[in-house]
Amino acid sequence: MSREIFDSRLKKLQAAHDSLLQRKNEKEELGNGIFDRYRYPVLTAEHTPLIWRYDMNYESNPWFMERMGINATFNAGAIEMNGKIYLVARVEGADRKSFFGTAVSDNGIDNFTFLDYPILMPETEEPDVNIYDIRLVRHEDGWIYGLFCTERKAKDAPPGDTSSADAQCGIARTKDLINWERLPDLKTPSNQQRNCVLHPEFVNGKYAIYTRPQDSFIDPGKGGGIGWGLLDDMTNPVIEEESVIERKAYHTIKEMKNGQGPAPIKTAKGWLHLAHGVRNTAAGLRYVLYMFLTDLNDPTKLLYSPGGYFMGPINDERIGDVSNVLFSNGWVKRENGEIFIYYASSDTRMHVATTTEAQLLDYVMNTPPDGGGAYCCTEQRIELIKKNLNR
Ligand code: M1P
Repeated sequence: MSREIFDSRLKKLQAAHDSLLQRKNEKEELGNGIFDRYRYPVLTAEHTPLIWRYDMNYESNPWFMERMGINATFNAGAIEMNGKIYLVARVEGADRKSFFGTAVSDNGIDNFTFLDYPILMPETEEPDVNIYDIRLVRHEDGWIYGLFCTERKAKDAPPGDTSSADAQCGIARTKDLINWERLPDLKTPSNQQRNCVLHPEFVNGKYAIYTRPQDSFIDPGKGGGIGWGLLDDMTNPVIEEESVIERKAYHTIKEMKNGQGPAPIKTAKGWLHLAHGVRNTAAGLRYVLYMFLTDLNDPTKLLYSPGGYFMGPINDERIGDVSNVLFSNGWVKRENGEIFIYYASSDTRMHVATTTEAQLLDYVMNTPPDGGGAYCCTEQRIELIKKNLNR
C-alpha cells in the first residue's frame, strides 16, 4: 500500500491538533457579575496527544487508524506550580477505564497541553479497576496529595451481577506531579466513599478529610452529606469518627446527594467551599455547583450558605455522556486574588470560569440562604424588588 493515505492523514490530524491547542480562548460577554465563562472548553478528548491514540508507524499502521480511542477528559484536579497551571484530568479511554493525564498551561485559560506520558498511578495490594476525580492539595506538611476515587467490583456481588461496584478513597502523594507514591486507601466507618478531599492545613495537629459517606455505589442512602473526619497519619489513613457537616436537604439543589469539590480556599472571612449538589428529575440526575463558607478556626462550622446553585449547566454544557451535569474538583487561587474554577460538563469536557476572591465572598455572604418553601422564597424576592424600586 502506498504511504499516501498514511502521510496525508498524519499531516492533517497533526495540523488540526496543533490548531486546537493553539486556539485562544475568549471570555463570554456580560456574565452574571459573579464569574466569567469562556467560549471554548479548555480540555476535550481531542486535546489528548495523537501519540496516545494513534500508532504512528507506517509499517504497523498503514491506514493511520486510531488504535486506542479516548472518550472524554473531565473532572480534573488543579494546582499552580512555578507560575503555570496544571490540570490532572480524568481521561477516559474508549475502554471505559479512566486514568490521570496532566495538562499544563501558562495562563490557565487556553493552550492546555498534555505531558507526553499519563500518570501510571501505583496500585495497592488490591488493584484498582477504575480511578477518577482526583483532588490535588498542597498540604502544609510539604507534600502535594492526590485523593481520588478507586473503584473495584463489589466483593459481595452475586454471580451474574457485573455492575455492582465498591468506591473508596485512594491516596497518593508527590512533590513534582511526575513521581507519585501510593499510600493505603482511606478507611472510614462508612461502606463506601467518593468525593474525599484533604483539608490543606492541620486541624488540632491532625490531618482532616472531607468525606462523602455512602451506603452503596450510587445512592448515599443514610450517608447524609459532606462528612468530615480527622486522622493522625496519611501513611496509615484511618478515620475513626466521621460526622456530616454539610447535609443534603429536601427540595433543594442537593436533595439527593452532595459532595465537596476541590479543597476549600482560605480567605480572610473563612474557608470558601465549592461543592456539587444533585437532585433527581424525570430526565435523570441533575448536578450543579454550589458554595458555602466555614469558620477559619473550625472548618466544620458553617458561616454562610447561599441558597440555590452557584453554577448550573447551560447550552452545550448540558450535553454529554452523562447529560445535565456540572462537576468541579479543581480550582486555583492566584496571588492577585483571581480564582480560576475548572469544571467539567456532562462528564465529557473541561471548562474554566474566572472570578476573584472578593466577588465570591460577596456572593457567598450576600446571597439569601434557601428559604425552605415557596412563600419565604417569594418574600425574599419581593424584598429585593422593593429595594430596587425604592432606591
Ligand atoms: O456522573 C456524574 C458524577 O457522578 C459521580 O459523582 P457523585 O459521587 O457525587 O454522584 C462521580 O462518578 C463523578 O465522577 C461524575 O462526574
